[in-house]
Amino acid sequence: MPIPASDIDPFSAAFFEDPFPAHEALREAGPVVRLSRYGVLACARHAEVKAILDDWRTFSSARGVGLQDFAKEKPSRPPSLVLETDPPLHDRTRKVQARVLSPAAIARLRETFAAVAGAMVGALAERGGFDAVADLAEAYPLTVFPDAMGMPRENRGHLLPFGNMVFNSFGPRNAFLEQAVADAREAVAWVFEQSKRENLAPEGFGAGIHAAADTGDLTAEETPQVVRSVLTAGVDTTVSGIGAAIYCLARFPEQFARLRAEPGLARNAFEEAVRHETPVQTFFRTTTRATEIGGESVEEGEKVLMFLGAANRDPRRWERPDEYDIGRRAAGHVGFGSGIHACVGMALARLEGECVLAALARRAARIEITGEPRRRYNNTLRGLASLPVRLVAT
Ligand code: OVM
Repeated sequence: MPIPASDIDPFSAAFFEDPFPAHEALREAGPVVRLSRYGVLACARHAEVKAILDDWRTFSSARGVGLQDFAKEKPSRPPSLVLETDPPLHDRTRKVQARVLSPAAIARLRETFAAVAGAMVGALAERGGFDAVADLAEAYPLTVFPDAMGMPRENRGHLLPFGNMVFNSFGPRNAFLEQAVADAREAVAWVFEQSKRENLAPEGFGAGIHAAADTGDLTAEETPQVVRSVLTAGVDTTVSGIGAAIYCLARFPEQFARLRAEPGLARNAFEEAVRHETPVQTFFRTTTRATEIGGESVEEGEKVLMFLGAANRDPRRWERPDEYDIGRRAAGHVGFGSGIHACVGMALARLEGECVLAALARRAARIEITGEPRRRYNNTLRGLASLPVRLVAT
């Protein structure tokens, strides 16, 4: 069977507004589809997406995990030393991040993270209404994450336009990327400066990464780049994930009631939101040899787009995939990826999500949406620009 073609544009406003009918069409078209607008292959079913993520030898990250092929064009931005590499380089840089962000290291942050969430949600509960994106989904990570990194208080807001630019840059050079680049001009210089050793407090994750230059695990040239990778991936993603969880709990009030009755479900409620909304929607790989995907022959040097969000709602893998169910076994979703590149910061993300949801469940009987939610347009990240809400008192 020839590989079917589709003219769906996954980097358009219409797609961002409602990707689900297109996801279904892409899943139904076959295990692999050619996106005629971009000349790339794409997979939207869970089995193939997972198989690609788990086979780095055939599906390389070193030619870039965006649309641009670094073997054909000079990278338009400095590639990540972790995300956009294969072993052995990947394993060397990743190991340093993994050590610093280990479950044990993250567990030590629990008390602080829970206290900040409690205080922030408590203050919001006193207000008549607020924007769940700006005032909570952005405000919370922008407080706890730079603190944990060992960053100064000033100008932390630059992390948002910086992340917005990088996540747009994995897509085509469209108007969303152009705007994001314009919006991030100041932020880029700031992030590079903050990645230096002298600008990171000795107790934080940043200093922990720089210490690898003393042991010879990384060079002094590599360490700021490995810090920058954490700064890029660590904020915008959790903003989108926490926003997704609040949006889910507001739209599925019976699930919020269940969370209140069983507060131990906060962690899984966040996990299920990552499945249901999938903050990081897409990444590419490039084939290193002729291979097959779902029984179809594929040549060497093909870019393959993985629709993580479509895989996370594939009815071949999930029962009632469109339902947000905080009691479901959400494990196995690909919202944090899979294989050697699986999210290195997921323990941190999960702790943030759990703390915010637990605080909401303690303070509110339900979350009421009080105005029209506005979607944010980004070539990779799915999330809201604004979500007006009110916490209904217990
Ligand atoms: C990095 C990086 C950047 C964006 C996303 C990401 C989701 C990693 O610089 O390593 O992972």
